[in-house]
Amino acid sequence: MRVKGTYARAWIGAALSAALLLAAVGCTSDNSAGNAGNGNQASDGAYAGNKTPTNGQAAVQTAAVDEQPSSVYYEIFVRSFYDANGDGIGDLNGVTQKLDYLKDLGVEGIWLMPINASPSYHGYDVTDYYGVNSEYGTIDDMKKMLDEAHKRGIKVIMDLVVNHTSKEHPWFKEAAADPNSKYRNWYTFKDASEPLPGDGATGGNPWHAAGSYKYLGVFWEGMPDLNFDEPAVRAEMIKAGQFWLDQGLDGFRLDAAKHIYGDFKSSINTPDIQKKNQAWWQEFRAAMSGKKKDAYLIGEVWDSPVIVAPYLDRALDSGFNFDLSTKLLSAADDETNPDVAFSLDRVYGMYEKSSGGTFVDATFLGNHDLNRAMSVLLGNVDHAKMAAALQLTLPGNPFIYYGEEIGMQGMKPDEAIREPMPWYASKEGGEGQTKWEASRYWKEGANVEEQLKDENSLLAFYKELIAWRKELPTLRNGGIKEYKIDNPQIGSYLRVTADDQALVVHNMGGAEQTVQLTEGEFAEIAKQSKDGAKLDGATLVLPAYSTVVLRQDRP
Ligand SMILES: [Ca+2]
Ligand SMILES: [Ca+2]
Repeated sequence: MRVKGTYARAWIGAALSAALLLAAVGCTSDNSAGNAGNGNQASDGAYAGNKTPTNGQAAVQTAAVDEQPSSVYYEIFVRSFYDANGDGIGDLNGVTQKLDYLKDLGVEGIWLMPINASPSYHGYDVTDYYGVNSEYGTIDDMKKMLDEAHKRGIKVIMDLVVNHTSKEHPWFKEAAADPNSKYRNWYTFKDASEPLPGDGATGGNPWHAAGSYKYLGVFWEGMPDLNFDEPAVRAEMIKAGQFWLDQGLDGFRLDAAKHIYGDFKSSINTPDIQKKNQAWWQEFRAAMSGKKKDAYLIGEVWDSPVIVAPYLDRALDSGFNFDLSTKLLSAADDETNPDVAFSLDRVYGMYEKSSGGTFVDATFLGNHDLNRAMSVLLGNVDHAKMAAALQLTLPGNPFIYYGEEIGMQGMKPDEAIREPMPWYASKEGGEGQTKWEASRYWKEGANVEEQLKDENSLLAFYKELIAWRKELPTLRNGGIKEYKIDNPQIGSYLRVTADDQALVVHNMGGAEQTVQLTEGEFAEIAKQSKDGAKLDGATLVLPAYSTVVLRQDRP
């Protein structure tokens, strides 16, 4: 446990050190910009993240408070969300019609899974980077949706899948058919007789037969990898990104960000490949910022924070925190302290250095590639609430996967974790219900209609915790510091801004707990997720499965 005075002094000392360190790192970064990659890097000042320092002084202040101004995001699989034209397939007009639902939940940003033309149900194999999947609507529907979202203060980013195209993309078709095509070098073709490395970065042999040639497709034979050593490929993907920013989009979720050059297990984590990935994303960032200064870029770098960190250097604003999602779900499942503050504080120190103070973490419990959180938690609503309470009281942009807020279930294969959003109490549904596939994981009570009417529902819980984030700047923007309470069922941490701090305490278990805090450190309960929490001096009583936020005692 901390003594307030000691904490304050340590904090100021750390802040000063961080500021000095950051100043030094900043100089180094600027000097190395020209040789960080292929010579197409951002010039000084071209990079603009969420909170770009405009000069040295601003950078120092950012470092000193270690804040991460955050927004709540919501991931939507359009096909499964809401159907506006009655064909059973979710569409962009359907998203528009449900913006009020999202606004009411407290969502401030939407991530649309791929909406580009594609032959697959999921869309991660694009055939036209400038067109909308006709099942989802038109570019005008997209613009209308963007307008309506912006009117409600909701930003919209979308998946931009640049590592590979569809095998059906005209570029690939031409490249495969004609070795002299200008698109031939947009992909990687090798003579079939050539010995080739078989250790694909995502498992299996990444080489696929095409006549007397083989082509590289790291994820699947239907998704040939683009060759980013080819300048025309880089230029084309920049053009596609800028095109969508011109339509009003606010940024991108960048699929397979570490696989741009990371094609083989044997080389993906070598410095050479990491530098090439970083250089590409820096080039992309500079070009997006040139079009929209605060374009938000979040990458799928499915790896540990130490691998994510270099991508935050004048490239991405955020990388998804895959390690954290596992820890939060295990803690909720085991009813134990997730014990994440110490490691997160250090990770954020590393990100701070790499990004020059502009990063924001991205937390999640589930996404379209993972078994749904509620299935991992075996349908236990108390555990789902505690997992959400952890996520929504930690730093970073919380990403909620559609349906997570009502406890939708689903286990792989992928189609079963991307099922129709259940809007209605009855399984048959009603107007707008998507039906492109049958719901194998439909569960009684896990629907919007009933949960909107129930103040104890998981949906109501999400809404309440998101509202806490908006009311308390410490929760919304603060950094994190460890605060130990010696009880294995209690999770606790401080959320710290430049001029304030709050203590978050979770009782992860099913029995009421009484814990002792440091005398005089916290004056009152600012928020509690259940009635019955009490603070008497330094003695805190927490009902089963509950969360409190304590306000600081300020002289
Ligand atoms: Ca439809
Ligand atoms: Ca690749």
